[in-house]
Amino acid sequence: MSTITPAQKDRVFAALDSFRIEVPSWGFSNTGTRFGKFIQPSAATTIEEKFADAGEVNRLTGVAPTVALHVLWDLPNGKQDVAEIKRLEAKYGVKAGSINPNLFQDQEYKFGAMANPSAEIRKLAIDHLLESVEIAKELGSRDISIWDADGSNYPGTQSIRRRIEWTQEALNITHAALAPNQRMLVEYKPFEPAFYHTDIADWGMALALAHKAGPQAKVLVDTGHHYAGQNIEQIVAWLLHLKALGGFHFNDRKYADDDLTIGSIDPYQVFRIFHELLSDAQGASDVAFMIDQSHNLKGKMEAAVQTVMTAQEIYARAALVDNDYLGDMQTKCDLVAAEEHFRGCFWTDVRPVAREWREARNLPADPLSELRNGDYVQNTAKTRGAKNAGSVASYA
Ligand code: PSV
Ligand code: MN
Repeated sequence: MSTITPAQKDRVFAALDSFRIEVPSWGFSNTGTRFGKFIQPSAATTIEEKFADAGEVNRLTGVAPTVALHVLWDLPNGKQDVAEIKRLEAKYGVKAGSINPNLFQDQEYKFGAMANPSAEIRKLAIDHLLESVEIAKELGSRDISIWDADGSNYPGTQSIRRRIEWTQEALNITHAALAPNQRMLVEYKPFEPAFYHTDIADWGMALALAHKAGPQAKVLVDTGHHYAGQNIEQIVAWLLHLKALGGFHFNDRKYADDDLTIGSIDPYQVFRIFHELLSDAQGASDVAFMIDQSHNLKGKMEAAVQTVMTAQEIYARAALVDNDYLGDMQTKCDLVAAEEHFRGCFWTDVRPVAREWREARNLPADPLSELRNGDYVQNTAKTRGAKNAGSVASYA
């Protein structure tokens, strides 16, 4: 398929009009791997600089109005920092999005947080979760995104079943504290930092815990958190079927949780995921699109803008699919017609339509070129360079 029909163009415009994606605060600061950290002079060094960067990404793209916050990194004094976040929201025109408790960094959590065998440490974790809910309430944030890093490294050293009960208990208590309009998103990850067993290792475990915790608990799919070859769109289809899909952490990976740019390794997979959303009656309306990437080699601002544009473009390609036609071909079991339509949409270059849409919405036609031709990154390198030169990159 090479030409886009008027009906397809309408679908693409409607899809792009409804498309919003959240940037992570931690995507703007210096990060690294455990082997080395490469400092970028323009990286954000304060929460104000993270908001400034997020504001610039939203100014360029028009579709990233919220920034995910990690409580320990962005609100080190907890609730006391809410006033400052509100000031930054007003100043930079982007709002706090999902609130991410941090259950993995404190020394107390060496043997776990929600599922630590010590009741005292489990209480610390629960208190932090409850404070995160309060922070979210004060900021008007709908979602509390919980990533559980707990697990064990050696067989026999922990009771997997006792830890299920403790994890469930913490999630039940957190759910009970939610306001009616809030949601608790439960993220899963098969390994790292734990290397033998992880307490919430896959979507089945996340779903079971969320289901028991209550109706406002949903599953968060981080695209990087799957075994190689896993069919992520099928997981998405099941979660949609069960009305249990809360949102995504988008990134891409080749080997493990590499946090690469969305679609950089496998854009067809992203297309297939978006197709599940766009062909579902509930659609993407209640599903939070969040980016969870950290770039060590690419410029952070460029990576953020490139990610937003790539996500939009693959979403637009998925909107080309004529679901009525595809449904007919599927019913007739005309495999080749169905597949040709499906992959034809994937192979269609939608970048000219995306440019048209941006122009129609008074946005820069090419946000990435706008960023690269502008002086935002050079200016921030000047004002932040000295601070970055003396800093040690930090990231979990
Ligand atoms: C863990 O790998 C994760 O995906 C969780 O979402 C964290 O909150 C985020 O990355 C940043 O460490
Ligand atoms: Mn994640």
